[in-house]
Amino acid sequence: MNSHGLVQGPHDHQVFEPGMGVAIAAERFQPTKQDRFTFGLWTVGNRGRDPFGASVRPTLAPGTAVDRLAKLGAYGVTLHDNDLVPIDATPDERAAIVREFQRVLAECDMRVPMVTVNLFYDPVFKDGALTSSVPAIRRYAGDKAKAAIDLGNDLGAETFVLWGGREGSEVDAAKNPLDAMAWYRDGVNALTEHILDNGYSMRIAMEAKPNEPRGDIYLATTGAMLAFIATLDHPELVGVNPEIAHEKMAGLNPYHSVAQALDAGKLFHIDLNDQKPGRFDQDLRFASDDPKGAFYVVKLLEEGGYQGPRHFDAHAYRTEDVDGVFEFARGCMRTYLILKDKVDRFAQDPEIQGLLQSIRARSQAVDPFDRAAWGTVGYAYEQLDQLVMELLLGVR
Ligand code: GLT
Ligand code: MN
Ligand code: MN
Repeated sequence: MNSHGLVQGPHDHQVFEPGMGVAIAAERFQPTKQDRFTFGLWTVGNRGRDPFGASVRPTLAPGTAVDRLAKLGAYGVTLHDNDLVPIDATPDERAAIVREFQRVLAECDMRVPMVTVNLFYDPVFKDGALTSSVPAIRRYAGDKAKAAIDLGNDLGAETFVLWGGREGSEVDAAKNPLDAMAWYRDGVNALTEHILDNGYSMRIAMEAKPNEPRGDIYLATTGAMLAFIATLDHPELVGVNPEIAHEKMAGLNPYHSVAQALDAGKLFHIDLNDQKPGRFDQDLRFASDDPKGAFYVVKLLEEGGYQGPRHFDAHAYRTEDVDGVFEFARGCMRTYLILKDKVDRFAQDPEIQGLLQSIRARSQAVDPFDRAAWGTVGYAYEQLDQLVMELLLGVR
């Protein structure tokens, strides 16, 4: 406690007093281009439609999204082919749309580090795209993905995300998953061929999800994707794009999934958002449900050598109007920066670091090995976890 009766953190100069705290905090957690924050056009463009209700917000033009995100301090946007170019556009229409979009990007000093392909919206994909049992649909899906890779190359993207939302099943009698795996593998191999044939400097990042929109989606987790990638013709060109919410939908700890991807040298991209376990696909504002889990993910990204963009794949609540959508976007970036600040505090906190040191020192005592004694030892993790809680709750 200081003389005002306020709790003081380890950084004496940063005492937050009523009123002034808001101003200081707003200035401190202002995103800049160096933070490399990106948003999918489909995220701020989400119109709040759900299986039970109609859209609640108007269509957001891609140019408006770019402009408003730039003003908030974002680095760039990402997109599906059809977020920008309609599925039935002619080559001339495509060229004109891309030219105009490039003009807006330049004007707003915004980048497109990642593009992806929509292989889930059109009715033709209702039983899968690259894993459809209809060869003509598989071919069409592959061509559409190649065209999206070309679009990404035109826009300067270095990553192509492949999310197989419709690659799955409800009726397992209808499709042998071994066939599906073989078709999926052929599909991804053809995409790496396309990248190599054209000399593009682009890598593919596969995104897992356990379910929604299919009852079961193939390669349901990031771990499953990593095993699949090892079976490809050009595994060096393919990595993963883990999404926090998707790992949580599978009941997993995203921190561990992202760590496994990093360990494998396969964390090519990331989708940051949040999710309450056991719910429908929520795509919540980053860290809004589980700030502690998000803290560890930020810690991993900041300390584990991840160089890519910090990409948000989330959307605003259905209750929001367009201004609420950009409050949502601002919130994603701001929370990331606040958690990044907590990561620094964690590294500098004398009590946390002291405790970690003593835990480590004790674990080095080996001679002679005493099985019974090790069984009775306390690890002090309750104390450690409480210190982290207090750090995150703002009293350290
Ligand atoms: C879709 C999905 C996301 C994917 C996008 C990329 S599309 O919005 O819910 O998780 O990342 O295709
Ligand atoms: Mn995603
Ligand atoms: Mn999602």
